[in-house]
Amino acid sequence: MSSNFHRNVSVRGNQDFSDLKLKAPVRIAAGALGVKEALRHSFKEMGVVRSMTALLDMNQKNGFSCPSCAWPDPKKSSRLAEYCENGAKALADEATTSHIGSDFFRKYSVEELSKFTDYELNKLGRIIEPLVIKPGSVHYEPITWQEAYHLIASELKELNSPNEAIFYTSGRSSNEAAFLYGMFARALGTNNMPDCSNMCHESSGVALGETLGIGKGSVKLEDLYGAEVIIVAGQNPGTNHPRMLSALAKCKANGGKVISINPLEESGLVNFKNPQHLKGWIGEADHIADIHLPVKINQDIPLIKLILIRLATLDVLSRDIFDHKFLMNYVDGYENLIADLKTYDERALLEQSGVSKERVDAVVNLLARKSKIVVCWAMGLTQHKNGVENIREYINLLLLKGAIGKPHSGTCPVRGHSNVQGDRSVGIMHFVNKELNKNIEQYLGFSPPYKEGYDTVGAMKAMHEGKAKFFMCLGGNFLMAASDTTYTAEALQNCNITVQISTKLNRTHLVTGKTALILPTFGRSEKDMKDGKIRRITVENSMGQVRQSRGVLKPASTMIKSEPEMIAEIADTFFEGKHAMDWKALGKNYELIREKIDQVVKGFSKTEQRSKGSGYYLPNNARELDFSKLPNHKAQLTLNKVPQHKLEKDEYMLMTIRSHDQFNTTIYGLNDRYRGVYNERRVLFMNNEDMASVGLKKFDVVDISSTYKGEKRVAFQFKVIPYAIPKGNLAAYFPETNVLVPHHHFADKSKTPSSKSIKVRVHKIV
Ligand SMILES: Nc1nc2c(c(=O)[nH]1)N[C@H]1C(S)=C(S)[C@@H](COP(=O)(O)OP(=O)(O)OC[C@H]3O[C@@H](n4cnc5c(=O)[nH]c(N)nc54)[C@H](O)[C@@H]3O)O[C@H]1N2
Ligand SMILES: Nc1nc2c(c(=O)[nH]1)N[C@H]1C(S)=C(S)[C@@H](COP(=O)(O)OP(=O)(O)OC[C@H]3O[C@@H](n4cnc5c(=O)[nH]c(N)nc54)[C@H](O)[C@@H]3O)O[C@H]1N2
Ligand SMILES: [Mo]
Repeated sequence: MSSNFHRNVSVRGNQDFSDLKLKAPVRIAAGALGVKEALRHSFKEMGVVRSMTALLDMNQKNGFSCPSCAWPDPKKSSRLAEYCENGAKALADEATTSHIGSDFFRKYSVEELSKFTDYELNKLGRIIEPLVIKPGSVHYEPITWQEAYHLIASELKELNSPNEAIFYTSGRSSNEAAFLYGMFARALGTNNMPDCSNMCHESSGVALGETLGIGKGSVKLEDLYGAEVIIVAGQNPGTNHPRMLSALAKCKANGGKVISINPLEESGLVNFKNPQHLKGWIGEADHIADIHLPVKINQDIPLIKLILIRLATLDVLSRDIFDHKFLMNYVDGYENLIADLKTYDERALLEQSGVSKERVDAVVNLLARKSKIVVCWAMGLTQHKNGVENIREYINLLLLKGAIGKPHSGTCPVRGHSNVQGDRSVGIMHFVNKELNKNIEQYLGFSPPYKEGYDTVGAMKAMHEGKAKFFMCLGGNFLMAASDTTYTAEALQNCNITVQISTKLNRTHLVTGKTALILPTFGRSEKDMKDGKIRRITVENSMGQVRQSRGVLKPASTMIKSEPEMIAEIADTFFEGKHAMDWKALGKNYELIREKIDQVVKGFSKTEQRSKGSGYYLPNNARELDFSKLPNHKAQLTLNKVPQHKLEKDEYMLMTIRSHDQFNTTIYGLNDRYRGVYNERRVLFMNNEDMASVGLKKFDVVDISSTYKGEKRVAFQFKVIPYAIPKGNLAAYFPETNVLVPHHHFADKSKTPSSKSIKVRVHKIV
C-alpha cells in the first residue's frame, strides 16, 4: 500500500472485505439478547470478576458514571443495574485486560500499525506507558513523564504566538480535567479550543441559544414520563441511547404517544424489551413508535412546515390548537411566522418531504389536541448545512403549542459523549464568553484572551495552512472523527508536535506531527488513587445534572496518570511554577478544582457536597420561562428556508450513520444486528428500486464519490445492500465515509460538518 504521508502511514488501513452476511434485522431492541451481548463482551475483555465489580457499580450513586452516552440516570435506579448493552461494551472496551507497552511499539512501526483496520487497532488494548515518536523515527519509544512535560513546554515556547497552538477535547473527560485544560489554553493566551461538540450538537447549541436563550435542552428525565407526545427526530436510540427506550416505554405506559421522524425505521423504535424488568426477559415487547414518518434525508423542514400549516388552519377555526396566551406572553414573531407559512404550497411540501398524506394527517390529528410535547433529537438534525434551521423549525412547533417551560414538555437534544455537556459548561469553547472571562480575571488572577479561537473545521484549516503547529488532544480520535480524512491527515502532519491524552490506540496516534506524544490515562471505571485515597471527578449529563463519578477497578498500569494531574503538571512545567494559579496543588487535589469551578462558572455552586448522591441540576432559563437575554425578552419563532439540493440526475443524498457495534470511531465489532448486517462495515444501504434502475445487484462492489467545488473525493469499495430507505437516499457508516465530506461542507452558523447530507455518485467496479 503506497502512501503520500510521512513515515509512509496509511489513513485507511487494510481494505480486504470480510465475509458479509445479511439476515433479517433484529427488530426487538435490548431484552435478553442485549444483556447476553453485554456480558459476552465484558467477560471476554475483562474476565468475570472485573466485569461484575464494574457493572454493578456503573451509574450507581457511589460508583462511576457510564463512559458511553450522556443519558441521565433515573432517581430510583434498578437493582438489575442501570446500564445498557452499549454502556457495558464501552466499559469492557476501556477496562480490557489487553495491554500494549513499549515492547509492542518496538516491534511494530507506525507504518505497519497503520495497515491495521480501526477495529484491529482498538482491539490491541490499553496503552500503559507514555510514548514518543521523534522526527525521523518510525517507532514509538518510551519517555518519562518529566521528559514529556518538558518537551511539551519547550514546543509551546517555540511558537511565534499562542494562537499557533490548538487544544482539542473529546467529550469523555471530566469537568475537572476539562476545566484545567481550558484554563491552561487561556493562560497560555489562546481560545483555540475545538471540541467534539463542534461536529455533534453545535447546531443544537446555536439554534437553542437563538430561540430560547440557552444552548442546552429544557427537560428533565421525569418530563418524558408524563409527556402526551414525544417526537424522536433524527435519532436512533436503540443503538445510541438504549436507556432512553425505558423512558419512552414509561411515557407510553402512562398513555403517551411516540412519533419517530427518520428516513429509516430504526429497530429500537419498533419494538423494545426492557431488560430491567422481568417482563423484558420473558414477556412481550413494547411497541415504541406509534407513528413513523419516513422523511427523506434533510427534508424535515418541509415536513414540519406542512404540519404547522395544517395546525394553523385548524387553529383559525377553533383558536385552541395553538397556545395563544403563551404566545402573547412569552413569544416573539407569531404574525410573521403565520404570514410566512401562507406562502408555501402544501402539496409541494408533502412531495418534498417524501412522507404519505395519511401519516401526516395522523400526526396533525394527534398534535392538535395535545400540549405536553417533548422533541428529542440528535445527529439526524444537526449534521446538515441547514442544521441550525432544522432545529429551529422543530422549536417553532413547540413554541406554537406552548410546550416549553411546562412540566412534561420541552426540548431534548440527546447528547453524545458522556460529558460533552460538562466540558462546554466548564469552559471548553472556541468562542468568547465575557462573563466567564471576567470571573477568570477576578478569581483565577490572570487575563484570558478575548479573540475567538478555532473550532474543529477552523483547526483543520489552520493546521493545513501551516498557521498552527502544536496540536494537543484531550481524548478522541481527531483524524477519523473530523471530515475530509485525507485533508485532515495532511493537516496533522504539518504540525511540529501532536500530543494525545488517550486510553487506547487509534489512527490519530499514527498520522501525526513531526514529533508525537501519547500520554496514557485512566478510564472512568478505574481507581484514581492519590496518597492512599480514591479521588472522584464530576460530570454533567444530557439534562444538566452534575454528579460525581468514582472508579472501582484497578488501573491498567502503574505508569499511567489521571487527566487533571498531567494537565496540571504540563501547565506547571510551562510556567515554571510562576503563575497566578497553583497548578501543582490543583493537580493533586480535585476539591480545589471544584472550588475554582464554583467561583468561575455560572450555575455551579457547592459542587463538592451537592455532586454526591444523585447530584444537582444546573439552572436553566428556558425551564423557568426566563427569556430576558433575547430580543423583547421573549422566545423567538423563526423563519426557516426549505432546503434545495439541486441533485444531478445520477446523484444521491448520502447520510453517514453509526452501526450497533461502534462508539464513534471505536469499532467494537463488525455486526449491526438491528439492520441485519454481519461481518462487514463497508456497505452501502440503498433502495431496491434505485438499485434496479441503475442495474445494481445485492453485494455489487461500488466506489462512492462526491464532487464539491469541482473537487472529487472517493470512498473506495463498498458492497451495495438493498434496504428500506427512501428513494434517492443512501446510508453508509461513519467514519469509513468521512473521506467524502469536504472540509468546507458544514452547517451555517454552527460549522458542524454536514455528514448527514452529502451529494454522491455510485460507480460499479465489479
Ligand atoms: N453505541 C453507541 N452509542 C453512542 C454513539 C455511538 O457511536 N455508539 N455515539 C454517541 C454520540 S457522540 C452521539 S452524537 C450520539 C449519536 O446518536 P444518533 O444521532 O442517534 O446517531 P447516528 O447514527 O448518527 O444517527 C442519526 C439518525 O438520524 C437519522 N437521520 C439522518 N439524516 C436525517 C434527516 O435528515 N432527518 C431525520 N429526521 N433523520 C435523519 C438516521 O437515519 C439515524 O437514525 O450517540 C452517542 N451514543
Ligand atoms: N461522518 C461523520 N463524522 C462524524 C460523525 C458522524 O455522525 N458522521 N459524528 C461526529 C460526532 S457526533 C462526534 S461526537 C465526533 C467524535 O469525535 P471524538 O470524540 O474525537 O472520537 P471518539 O471516537 O469518540 O474518540 C475515541 C478515542 O478516545 C479515547 N478515549 C476513550 N476514553 C477515553 C478517556 O476516558 N480519556 C481519554 N483521554 N481518552 C479516551 C480513545 O483513545 C479512543 O480511541 O465524531 C464526529 N464525526
Ligand atoms: Mo457526538
